Amino acid sequence: MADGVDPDKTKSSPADEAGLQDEFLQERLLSEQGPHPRMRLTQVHIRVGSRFFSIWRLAWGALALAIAVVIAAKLFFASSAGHHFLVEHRCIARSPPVPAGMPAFVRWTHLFSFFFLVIIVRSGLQVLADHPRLYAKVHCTPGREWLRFRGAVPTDRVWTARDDAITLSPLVGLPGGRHTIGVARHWHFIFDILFVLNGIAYAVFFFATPWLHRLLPEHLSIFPAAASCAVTYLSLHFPSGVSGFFRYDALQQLTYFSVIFILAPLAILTGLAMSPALDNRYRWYGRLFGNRQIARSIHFLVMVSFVVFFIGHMALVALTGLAPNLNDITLGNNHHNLEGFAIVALVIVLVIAFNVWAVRFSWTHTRVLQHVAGLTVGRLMDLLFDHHAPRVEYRREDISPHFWPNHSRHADSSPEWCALRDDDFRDYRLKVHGLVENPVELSLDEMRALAKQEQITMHNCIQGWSGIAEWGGLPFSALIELVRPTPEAEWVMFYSFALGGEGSDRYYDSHSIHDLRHPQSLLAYEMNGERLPILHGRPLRLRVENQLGFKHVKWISEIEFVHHFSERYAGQGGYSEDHDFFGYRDEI
Ligand SMILES: Nc1nc2c(c(=O)[nH]1)N[C@H]1C(S)=C(S)[C@@H](COP(=O)(O)O)O[C@H]1N2
Ligand SMILES: [Mo]
Repeated sequence: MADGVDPDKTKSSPADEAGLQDEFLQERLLSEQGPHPRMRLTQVHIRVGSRFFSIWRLAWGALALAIAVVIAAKLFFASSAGHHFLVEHRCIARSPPVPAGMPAFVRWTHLFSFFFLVIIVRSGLQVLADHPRLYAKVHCTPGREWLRFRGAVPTDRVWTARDDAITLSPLVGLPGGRHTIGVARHWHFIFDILFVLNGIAYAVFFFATPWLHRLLPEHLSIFPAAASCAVTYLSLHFPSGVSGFFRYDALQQLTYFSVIFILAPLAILTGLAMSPALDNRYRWYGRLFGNRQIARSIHFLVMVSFVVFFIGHMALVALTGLAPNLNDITLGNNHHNLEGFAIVALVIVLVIAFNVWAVRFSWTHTRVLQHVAGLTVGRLMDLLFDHHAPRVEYRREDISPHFWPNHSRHADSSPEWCALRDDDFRDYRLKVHGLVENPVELSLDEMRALAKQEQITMHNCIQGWSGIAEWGGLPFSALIELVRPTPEAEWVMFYSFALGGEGSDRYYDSHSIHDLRHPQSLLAYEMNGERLPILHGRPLRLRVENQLGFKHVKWISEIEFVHHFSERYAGQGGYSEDHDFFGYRDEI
């Protein structure tokens, strides 16, 4: 057994597991103190030039603009030019009638998209709350975000990305609380898969049935006709002769088409563009949207568009004949009775009930959720991505001016590390042991003499920020050669001097030997050409470029080769996996 690894802590009992979940519940949701004290959303700022404005002030501006647009539309509607335009391009039902009413595949996929999107948006907001800033460029420089849900980053003290996370009420976020991104991602990704399957089912029917002709814009005349409808609606009129939503007018057709065939695919594509694993496997893909931060910003704007569409859609459904509209979308008939209304009311009650259950389940069966995600999302990731593809490298000019520091507890939480630091790490020895033929203790000089490699790569934190930096250090493959793992060794544990967030154990994480043989897996002692800064892990930190940041253990004290990570601590693969319920395959 390793020195310093408490044998009692190497295996978990069911009671421990429950204990961990209790801790999670209290600290993330309820407590005002502790590692995750409540941090409510109090401000939303948008940047224009170099100044930040409160979004509420802009909301008044938006209201004024909306009134101006309505007045302009009314003036145009009443003018003779407007009259001519509206007569020439009439806003009438364009789509061919479907005699049997709304087909079943539309009604069912519509229902499921509503349900899935509620979960996806709620869990997505929770993910955003973990790094509540959005950037327009590749770098995540404080003060350069275009939208932020917090104040400015303090400059008088170290401010980590963990400090920056805000608390969401479970009414808004799934599961609610602070720094619950691990759980939120499980919901988000599981429901993403369902959403994509639903979309595929829709597309198959869409292209195989005459429904195609109701939605696919087939003639350029749809654009002036849609403009004519926009003027009609904006001047607060309803198109004459349009009864309900059943036969679409040009604007409706164009809007529905855009939501289904532009917005939804864009949500999926920008979501995937944030994945380091995908960026790793297909370089061209990551560049499709410029970079991870632009993809993240677009992903957010797509969500806003969905919500805006939803509100407008509901308003028009209600205003153009609620009862027949709801019969159309539920039962596929155009009757004027309240059956459709009753069904929709029931669906809403069920969706709310599911959300209440989902929040509770997140807090009481966190481990189950983590495992379900591992078996679905994780497996899918294994199928799709080759973990060994080389990672994108950048140029010196690309290095980020600000690299967010991130940890819950600094290494000065360890007296051992403090003693080493006081002597400038002269006595530091990296212990490498476990299932190896040649256990070693290496000084920094000995590591330098073994082999050295430098690389400029992008670091992707699970919370949402990223940063490009140059790293220099010992290629892990050279260490593997030196210590000669035994045939049983398949995983490697990395232990930090620093404590983890809950403060009872040290921070640790694991990697497969497969990932560590990757030519860009490093034990780094340099950052941007200089000695590794204390904040970023001096004397030694890990770089495993195809993985998210939480697996890059900083302030490494020892390395242990094991058969499987499940033999250590709560057995999920690392401190964040054990305590924050991250997936060990969370490289997406
Ligand atoms: N010891 C220790 N290492 C750690 C962490 C931590 O909390 N403790 N956080 C991880 C996370 S979540 C990230 S994103 C990176 C951040 O590295 P940086 O501080 O150099 O940006 O460190 C990782 N290594
Ligand atoms: Mo992170």
